[in-house]
Amino acid sequence: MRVLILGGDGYLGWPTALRFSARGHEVTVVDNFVRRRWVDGVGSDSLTPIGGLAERIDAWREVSGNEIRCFVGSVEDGEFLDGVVAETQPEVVIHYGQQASAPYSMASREKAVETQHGNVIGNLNLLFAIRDHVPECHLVKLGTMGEYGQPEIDIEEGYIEIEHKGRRDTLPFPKLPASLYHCSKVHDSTNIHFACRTWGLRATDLNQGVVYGIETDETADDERLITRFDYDEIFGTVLNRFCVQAVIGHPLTVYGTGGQTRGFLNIRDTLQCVELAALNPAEAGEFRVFNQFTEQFSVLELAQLVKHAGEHLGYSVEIQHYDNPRVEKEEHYYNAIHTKLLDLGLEPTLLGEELVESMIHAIERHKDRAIETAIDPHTRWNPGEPVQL
Ligand code: USQ
Repeated sequence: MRVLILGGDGYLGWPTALRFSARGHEVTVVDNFVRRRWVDGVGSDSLTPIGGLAERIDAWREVSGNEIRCFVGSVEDGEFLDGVVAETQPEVVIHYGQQASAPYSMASREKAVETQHGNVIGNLNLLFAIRDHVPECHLVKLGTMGEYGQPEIDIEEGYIEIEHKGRRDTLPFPKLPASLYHCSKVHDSTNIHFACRTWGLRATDLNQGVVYGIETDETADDERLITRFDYDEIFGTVLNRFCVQAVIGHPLTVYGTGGQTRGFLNIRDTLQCVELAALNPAEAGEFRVFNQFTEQFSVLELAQLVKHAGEHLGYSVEIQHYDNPRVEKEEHYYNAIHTKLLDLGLEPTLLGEELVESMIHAIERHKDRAIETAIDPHTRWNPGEPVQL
């Protein structure tokens, strides 16, 4: 299969490229390295020492004998993206090429505008490029569970059957996005759904939960193939952050009570899910939505798990409750349906103490690179009074 991966230098994009390449697919990646600049701009760096993209592609060729093609440019540049799609004629496009941090999008007006402009315009450029050059191509778009928020009812996979004033319909599930980044993903979903209904495109929106983990089968083959790993307040996700904090002796940064519950998945399962979606494409005109996570946890449950695993390895780990810098529910109902990827054959990697210990061991190898000043939360959702949720 000809696979085009947007954001192929990123935490998920790079290991996804390796996985498809290892399985004999013809892989092209696109990136403009803006994630590296953003992380640098917030005074942090990947914990893992990653090489440049060209160097990593060379290392992969040496290890596997496989070629990955690469284009350097921005998805916001419509002519550039159009040219890449026309030239590579992908059968599937996997779109990770977005600003994916909620705190970054809440840090200032400029960063909110940058996030929504880059994400929404980049995605629109892609929809037009697919329509004009490869209308049969399957778009696999990374969405987010955060599009739904935390409603008081079960969260369905994309659509809900509603009875209203005696009539019935199946409509997109209501959205209560949790940040201006999450709002950008809702806008993308609306635009993709429209393109499927209007132009007959085929797309799968993978509403992904919070990802954790460092290694995948291919990146573990050789140090030079490792993926980036962020732990700072802006770009690090919660479990990855807690594991680094345990290793460097920083208290675990639980925001508020820690009752916030989310869907989580291992980075290896992200790759499984994306592959399953790609190998089982949506129909022409279909906008399919999968909820992509394997287990639900509260933030405090994760902190307790990391504390236990860390102490088992001889670390002294303290849990600290910080004033919550975000506007979010801390105690709430949460039950999100996630059966469609299981039906396609997903075999979940379940989180337990052993897995956390293996993450801690992987982090120990690079702990001297950790920048402790990048850890404490400074980005507030609402610098004024908190609002009623
Ligand atoms: N949290 C803490 N302490 C921390 C960091 C986070 O208590 O040190 C809490 C947050 O307040 C939040 C939860 O942990 O309630 C998750 O936060 P996160 O930073 O790990 O994840 P989030 O901001 O939700 O965003 C991440 C990815 C994003 C993806 C999303 C999936 O960065 O790209 O879309 O997870 S979801 O959460 O399902 O929307």
